[in-house]
Amino acid sequence: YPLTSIPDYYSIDSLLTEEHKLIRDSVRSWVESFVMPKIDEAAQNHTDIPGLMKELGNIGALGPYIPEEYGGPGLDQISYGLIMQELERGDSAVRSAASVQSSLVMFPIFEYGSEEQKRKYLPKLASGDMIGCFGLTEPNHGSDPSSMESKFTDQGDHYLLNGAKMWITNSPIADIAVVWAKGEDGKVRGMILERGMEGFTTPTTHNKWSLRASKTGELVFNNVKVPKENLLPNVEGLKGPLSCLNSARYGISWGVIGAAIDCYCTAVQYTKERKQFGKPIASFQLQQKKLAEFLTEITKAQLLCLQLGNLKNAHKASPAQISMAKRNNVKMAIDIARESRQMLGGMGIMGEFPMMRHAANLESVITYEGTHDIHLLITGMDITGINAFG
Ligand code: TGC
Ligand code: FAD
Repeated sequence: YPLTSIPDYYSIDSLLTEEHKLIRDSVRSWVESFVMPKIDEAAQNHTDIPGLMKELGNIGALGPYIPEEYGGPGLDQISYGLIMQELERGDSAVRSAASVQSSLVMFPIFEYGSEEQKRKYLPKLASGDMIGCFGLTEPNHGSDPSSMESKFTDQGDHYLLNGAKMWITNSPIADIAVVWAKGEDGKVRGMILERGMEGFTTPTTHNKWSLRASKTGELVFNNVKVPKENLLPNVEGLKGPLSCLNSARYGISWGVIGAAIDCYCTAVQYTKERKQFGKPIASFQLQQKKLAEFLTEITKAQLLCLQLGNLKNAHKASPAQISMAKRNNVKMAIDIARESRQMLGGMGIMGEFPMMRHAANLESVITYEGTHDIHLLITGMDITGINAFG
């Protein structure tokens, strides 16, 4: 489909700055030239796109809001969102790679790291010369990270870390891992592990039907000696990892709009070209109903994200507001991917078209960074003041 058919039904562009549009358009054209030609093959073969992280670094997609002093481009939150939207129009795996590096690795180092840690890691993470991953989820504790079992003890001149993390995006290819574990006082702390530390391994998770162009794996800690200077000094408690999730969930809210747009634009073009009963299938009311609903839902999601971005720029976005956008927009996108796949009939299951890949990817997106139901309960708690989790 022509890029000019990408919808802006409520003239949301008029609310963006020239810089926002320039950034968005340059990432859009990078996705067209670098991601689109390779993504089906990567997903079919369950491999990542070679050189992806360096390319993401070159276009400023790693740590977009990290200040220039530490190697980032120092952009605002709306620019960050627009970058995520464009990346996920290519594939959720590409957005995931940028989300994890930006919000889950660079953000905690920037926000909670020592000056030495920031100088040592942030510029290399921003350029894509170093790849990071984020270890919070464990085999026995996903939605409930406060019950984590990974533990470290103080050995005088170092910490000794034991435990395991599961479902970790990019763990098999990461140079460093930001890991959350409990100290002897039971308080959650963050620490930076480097590949090569004795007792630290990163087994790959095989046979996923979702996010096939992204590597997922475990982090296993078997008496890992962690130097004391690798502890993130400036945060303690679950709010450390959860504040990183606020940033990543915000990016996902924008990202999935990209996946929905890719499905919508493909469906518009296909239904106008494909004829049955002597007419383009776009002339049937049932198909038009679907297209009209897709456009309505995409437009609502765009407006939700834009205002959330304004709140975030003003440091006024609450975690519950972010949960609402993550939950709403991911459901919007997965519904559009599934419905639009049907509109292509048999062709909808093929790799030449993006719907099946987006629909399968979005099964992970609706699960990670807090499941659909967990975000509903966060909204419920915000309304009632009553925690319905435990
Ligand atoms: P609770 O007692 O409510 O809170 C504990 C402390 O944390 C604070 N807090 C937050 N702080 C910042 N941001 C947030 N969103 C926060 N939510 C809570 C809270 O104020 C409290 O602070 P303090 O100072 O009083 O101690 O915690 P809880 O144990 O009841 O759990 C709450 C719950 C269920 C909402 C939370 O645990 C949760 O969000 N669970 C979902 C887990 C999750 O999202 N995991 C994601 C793993 S990472 C991932 O999926 C990456 S995929 C990346 C990719 O490939 O793109
Ligand atoms: P569970 O917590 O076991 O949940 C199972 C079901 O129970 C869900 O439907 C859930 O909504 C429901 N449930 C749980 N508690 C409640 C409750 N109180 N009330 C009602 N229903 C409830 N994690 C990381 O730390 N780093 C990563 O990089 C990362 N990348 C990921 C990549 C992929 C591809 C995937 C699939 C996951 C990734 N995750 C990562 C993990 C992800 O965050 C977890 O899968 C997610 O938080 C859910 O945890 P769980 O899988 O253990 O499910």
